[in-house]
Amino acid sequence: MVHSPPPLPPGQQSRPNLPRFGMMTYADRFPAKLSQPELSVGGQVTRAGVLSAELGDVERVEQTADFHCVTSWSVQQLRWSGFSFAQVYRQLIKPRFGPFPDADFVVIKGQDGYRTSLPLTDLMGPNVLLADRLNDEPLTVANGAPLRLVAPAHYGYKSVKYLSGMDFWVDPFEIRPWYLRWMTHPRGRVDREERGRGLPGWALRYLFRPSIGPVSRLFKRRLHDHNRAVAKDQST
Ligand SMILES: Nc1nc2c(c(=O)[nH]1)N[C@H]1C(S)=C(S)[C@@H](COP(=O)(O)O)O[C@H]1N2
Ligand SMILES: [Mo]
Repeated sequence: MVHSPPPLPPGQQSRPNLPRFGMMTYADRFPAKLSQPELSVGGQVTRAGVLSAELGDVERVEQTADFHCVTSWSVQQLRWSGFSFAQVYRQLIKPRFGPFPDADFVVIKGQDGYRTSLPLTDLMGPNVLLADRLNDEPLTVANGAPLRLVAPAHYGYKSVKYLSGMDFWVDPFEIRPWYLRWMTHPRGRVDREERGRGLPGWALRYLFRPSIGPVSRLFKRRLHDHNRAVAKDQST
């Protein structure tokens, strides 16, 4: 059976493929560890530690979902595969590391130093994945290898690439310096157009949209430079 994609949410415009994208500061940062995913678990936990090979014990799942960047581009019908976050939490994180019962504020970290946060209740949603494959291929460095978060009901800035760790806290706090807070939202739900704070979501569409071209070109150039440097390293 062929499913047609859901209609695009307000303010979003479809593009054919997933660019390498993000906040400009991260354009030239890349993951150091590409083979076995390693997820450190910390914060207010009974015991801090790292998950790696254990992830292989979790049942694999696949899902098709649309991806929505806050700057207003979307890619429809991406086929992700990996592990359900809710299952990883119940099967590995909770029993091994014992986050405090009220530790509902989760800081999600990438190998490139990128960080964001989500309430645990949002992460436990039905289609939040720790993904290692996209469209039937292993994830590439462009799109978050070796492991990334995929939270399709939230704007793309919650879907941390190069996922390296999660910290669980009882009391929420601000991740971003005050002058960047307007462009992030503690939840970032797409259906409520939670693009940022202080300005309505519809106004932020128009503020963000002009950045799409320059940002995607910058990220593409940096990836190209990076791949060239890696190839040169391997040939010497
Ligand atoms: N580690 C990391 N994760 C990140 C980002 C980043 O710069 N670094 N950018 C975010 C933003 S703003 C978006 S839209 C998506 C882009 O994912 P893509 O590069 O696979 O398109 O990744 C998100 N996750
Ligand atoms: Mo984004």
